[in-house]
Amino acid sequence: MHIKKAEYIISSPSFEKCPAPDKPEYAFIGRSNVGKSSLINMLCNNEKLAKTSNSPGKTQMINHFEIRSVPKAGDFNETQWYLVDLPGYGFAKISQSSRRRWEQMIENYLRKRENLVNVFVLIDARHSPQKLDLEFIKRLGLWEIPLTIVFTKSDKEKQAIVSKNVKSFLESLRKTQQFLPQHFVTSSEKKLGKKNVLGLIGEMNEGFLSGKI
Ligand SMILES: Nc1nc2c(ncn2[C@@H]2O[C@H](COP(=O)(O)OP(=O)(O)O)[C@@H](O)[C@H]2O)c(=O)[nH]1
Ligand SMILES: [Mg+2]
Repeated sequence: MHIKKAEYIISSPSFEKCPAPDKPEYAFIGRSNVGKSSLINMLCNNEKLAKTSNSPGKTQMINHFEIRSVPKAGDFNETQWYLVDLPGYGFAKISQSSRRRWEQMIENYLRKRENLVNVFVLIDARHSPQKLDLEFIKRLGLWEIPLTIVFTKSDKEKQAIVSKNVKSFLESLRKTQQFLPQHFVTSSEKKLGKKNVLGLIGEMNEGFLSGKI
């Protein structure tokens, strides 16, 4: 896939305020600081698109970006889709009430957004499996929401450790999940995994637009 244009549209405080559900949509979510904004910028070739920061937990909005893509550079058959940057979970310094508000907003969005095709759940490849991530994925499974796991920051650890963490994460998931989701290993720093993620979105766009998803 070749991205022709990526543009920030709007930040919405709730599912009800999101733009009209008239394009296939892909949401990105994960723990605060997991590398979500960096991944979005890497995918879209735009370092300034999503704000990256070292002060996590501040953005509690559903952020929509409109993407125009073609199968490969020079093609004319353009597809439009939405990329959504969701507020991260697991930020320690927030109150119970903000946490509950986050949970409600996310659950509503994930379960009710009719054009949502797939959720990309980001997991930091440097760590062994974390309960919070496993539980979030388990919940998506219960809600029957299609998901893909994206391991991030793979450049920050030795490859053997990344492989070990990926393997043990999937093994932990297998204890509760009948089917393991697809996964990719990425690095925004080294621009790794871009083709995999965009390729999958391209395939799913075709499915959505032909009415199969
Ligand atoms: N080395 C390395 N650092 C990364 C990578 N992705 C994100 N970071 C850094 O991790 C921090 C948090 O990234 P950000 O994208 O803002 O995370 P978010 O809170 O999930 O949106 C920033 O300092 C990034 O520069 C990566 O692939 N490799
Ligand atoms: Mg961010």
